Amino acid sequence: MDLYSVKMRGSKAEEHISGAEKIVKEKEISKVVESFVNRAFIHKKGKSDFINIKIEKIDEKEIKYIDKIKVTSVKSANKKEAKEVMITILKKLDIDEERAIKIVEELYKIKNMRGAKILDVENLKRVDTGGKRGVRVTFMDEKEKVDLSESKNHFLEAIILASKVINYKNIIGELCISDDLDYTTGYIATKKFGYIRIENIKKLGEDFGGRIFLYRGKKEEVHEAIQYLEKQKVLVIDKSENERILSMDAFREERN
Ligand code: WAQ
Ligand code: MG
Repeated sequence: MDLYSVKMRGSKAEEHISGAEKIVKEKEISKVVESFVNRAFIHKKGKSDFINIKIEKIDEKEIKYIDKIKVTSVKSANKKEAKEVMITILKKLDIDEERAIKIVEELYKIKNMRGAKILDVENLKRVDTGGKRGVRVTFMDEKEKVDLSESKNHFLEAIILASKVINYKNIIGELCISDDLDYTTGYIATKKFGYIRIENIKKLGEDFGGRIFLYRGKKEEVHEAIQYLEKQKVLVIDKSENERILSMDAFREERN
């Protein structure tokens, strides 16, 4: 059966307002377009004056099906604890403390990017093409689930993105802080420990935010990774596993 990729990008006076994408059946296209138009109009950042909708047919054979990443929530109370969670996990991936700290510092410096930075974990050099754009992960959705909510579901969209990113052989982890002023939960996702939600990764009202993908592999294979992130069609299968919730102390106990 054919599926369609539906993408929306809304802007106002040339400034980005809202973006979204889904992979759906033909009969679902019109309601998805309707909900996307509403999203572009009723966004907190303003009402879009330019909305770009792109609809592309996808061949079923091009789709890769992957499992949804497992989720654990850590009740960190502030940025200091949030950083501790990320650094602890990074060290478990055979990244030494000094580099782990640098990676987290780099994450907190990102602002106004559209995509992610890819860092080689061996030397912390950026291996994507650089600049403000970074690498945009697209063509992913959850299998057979059509969410028509008119505002962004940060958590659901992030799990789908992280499931795709972490699935690639040379990407060992992803770190993320939302750039939205009122969204203070971030995450670190790794093949080894799944998706760890980190509360209070930033304070309400702070405008920074971004994503880092951690690359470990041959330099010659970087372009293949970028190709996968930008082009491979992926549908995520929900195993409906419950989210585990850990206090900061329980997290320390489990990971030390
Ligand atoms: N591909 C790569 N990077 C992206 C993409 C993408 N498709 N979309 C956003 N980014 C980068 C870009 O630099 C943004 O500035 C940054 O990530 C943050 O994007 O469990 O909402 O859309 O509740 O603001 C985390 C959910 C939500 C945590 C993250 O990110 C949870 C979020 P935002
Ligand atoms: Mg945002």
